[in-house]
Amino acid sequence: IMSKPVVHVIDVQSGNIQSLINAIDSLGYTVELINTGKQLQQDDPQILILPGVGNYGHFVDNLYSNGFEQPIQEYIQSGKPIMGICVGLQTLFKGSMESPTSKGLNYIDMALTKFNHSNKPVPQIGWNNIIIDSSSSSSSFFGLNPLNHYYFVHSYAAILNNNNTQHIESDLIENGWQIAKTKYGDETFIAAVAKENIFATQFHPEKSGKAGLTIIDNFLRQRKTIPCNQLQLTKGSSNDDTNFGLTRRIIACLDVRTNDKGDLVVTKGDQYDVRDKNGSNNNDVRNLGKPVELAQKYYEQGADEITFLNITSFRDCPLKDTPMLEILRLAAKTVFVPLTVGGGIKDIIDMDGTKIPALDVASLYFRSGADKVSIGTDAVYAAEMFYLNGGKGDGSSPIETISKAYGAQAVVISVDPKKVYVNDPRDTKNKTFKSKYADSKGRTWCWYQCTIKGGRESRDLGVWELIQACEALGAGEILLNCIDKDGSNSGYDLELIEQAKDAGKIPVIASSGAGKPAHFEEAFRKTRADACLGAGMFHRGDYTVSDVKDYLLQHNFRVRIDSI
Ligand code: 1PR
Repeated sequence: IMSKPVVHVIDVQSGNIQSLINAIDSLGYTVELINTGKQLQQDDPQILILPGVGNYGHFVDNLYSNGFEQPIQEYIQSGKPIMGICVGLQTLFKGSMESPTSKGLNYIDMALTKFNHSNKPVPQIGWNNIIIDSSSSSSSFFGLNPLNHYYFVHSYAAILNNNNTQHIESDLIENGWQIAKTKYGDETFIAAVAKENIFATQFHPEKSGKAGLTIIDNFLRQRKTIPCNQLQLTKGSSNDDTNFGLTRRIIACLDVRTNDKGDLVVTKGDQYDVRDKNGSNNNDVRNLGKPVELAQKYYEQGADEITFLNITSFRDCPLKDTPMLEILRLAAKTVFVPLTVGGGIKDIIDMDGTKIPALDVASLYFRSGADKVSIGTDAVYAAEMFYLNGGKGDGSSPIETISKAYGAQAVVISVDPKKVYVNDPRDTKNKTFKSKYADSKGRTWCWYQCTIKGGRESRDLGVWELIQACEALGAGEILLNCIDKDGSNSGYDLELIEQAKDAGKIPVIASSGAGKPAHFEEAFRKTRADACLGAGMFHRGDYTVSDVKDYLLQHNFRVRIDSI
């Protein structure tokens, strides 16, 4: 039996390295992790990957404290191939405004800066395309295809069209660098660089579906010259730039719980009630399929992300037995788009009495293959504390601790609101707005009330207030459910989405109510939703994810269709 070729990957325990391992594995290689600079010198790898996620300073400081600085430089000097991913690419630069006191490897004499958030959501989260100028040859980028879309998630970038960066591009090219670029809104930044044995991408190829796997594969084989006629043209490249250049993200969501027989199933509620009310299955938990199988199915259909929510997380269960861990581990082996997991991300007391901080719970999920964690109940508590503290955090909430270690982009806030009408805005301390739809008493003033524990308990906190607080605490995205609309197949609550967009700068995922492709189109046309999530209509098989994308494409929205 021929043994699989080995790929070495530098691991300083930042974020989701498991997805990269799985991606390399699926291409027929074995991964060996390198944890110290010394090991890098001893193992003498033939091919090396430097992945990084999260905070720049946290990452480079970890690299240096593990003795990597000189060994990486020696490795690059040796001429053997190295590929940087995301913060791995950024490490090649001089530094980043994200962490002004931390120094990069300085192969590229430029500091990264933050995207301008005055006119677009930051972080950039989503699928964007690549521009390769005639000055660079596409063959240096291992088959990077300007007609495909790749998954980006970052707030800082090598922005090329700032006042003080005008000359940088020509300097880089003069110094032998090849550059692939991307536009986010009106900002153009470096999406990939290549020079001799160095190749690096700002996007995540291991999270970019088949298009991304192809690039990793080509790099590992060092297959540089890919004739243009082999670059596959894909559909989905509508010229629509109305979403800052990003595709319209479609997310499939799996609500997971144990049914009465003890099996882990994907279920789906009506206004959060998951028990069957009619037919012979009287009052059983609705069983719509197996979590891992469904995740794979939606990935194949073209879902841009998969979200798993453990909807009975408020029940106590020993951490190591948390069923979601195994689901993630399995799903991450074959699903190469971002995975989010929610439910039970909080400080917990394990069955034996040990305290486990939320950061450790989240770490366990990240190590199993999650890219983001979603926080529901605990985010409401954190926001309440934030206001009690006079509008600041004390550093101890899960939002703060996880965001600090893994980056804002890894922290999603799941909101479970209900619409509440009032006679007068003064009837509540929360921000109200006038709805187009009056209630049965003819009232139009209303607010969206946060609930916790899957809608079981309402709190005196509005969605607007929640988002403001969570963004300040370090959250990177909002998963905006709506109890009134959940399972109704009647379309999203468009007013709620706009209210959430007004509250903050971070991306908002619209959720609850999607029943047909036209509902997605409506949400993207009438609101500033950054992504739309569907559940029931996919589980029941009414429509596939690709039905939704085809429909959006017909209506001139840009969507990602994975390369075949
Ligand atoms: O509070 O941090 O432990 O997180 C619990 C998580 O579980 C939260 O994200 C909460 O939204 C979720 N959850 C709790 N109970 C339920 C329930 O249904 N009984 N599910 C629940 C929430 C909302 C979406 C759903 C969309 C789209 N489900 O996940 O998929 O509403 O549905 P549709 O397209 O069919 O309308 P914590």
